[in-house]
Amino acid sequence: MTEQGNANVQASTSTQTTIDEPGQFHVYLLNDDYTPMDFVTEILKTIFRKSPQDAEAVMLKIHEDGKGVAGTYSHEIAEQKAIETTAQARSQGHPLNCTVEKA
Ligand code: TYC
Repeated sequence: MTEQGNANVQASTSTQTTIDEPGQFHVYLLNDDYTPMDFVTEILKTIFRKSPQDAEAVMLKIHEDGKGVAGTYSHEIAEQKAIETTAQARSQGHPLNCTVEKA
C-alpha cells in the first residue's frame, strides 16, 4: 500500500468516536390508555411496514399484553424507527412510547 493509502486508513479509523453496536434489536411498542388503536395500526403499517392484517394483530397483542415487538433491525435503524414513532405520536398529541432492546 502507498503512504497515501496508509494515511487514509489511519485517518478513517482514528476519527471514529462511536462503535456500531452489533446484532439485532427489537423495537417494542408499549400499551397506554390514550393512544387510539387506529393510530397504532397506522404506525405499524407505515413505519414498520406491516400488512393491514399483521398491523391489527400486533396492535391488539400490545393492547392485551402491555407491549409487543413492532420490528427487529440493526441498532441504527431500530433507533431511527423508535424516534420516528414517538415524533409522529407527539405531533398528534398521543403518549405512545417504545423501547429498543437487544434481540
Ligand atoms: N390501549 C389503547 C386503547 O385502548 C390502544 C393501544 C394499543 C395503545 C397499542 C398503545 O402501543 C399501543 N386506545
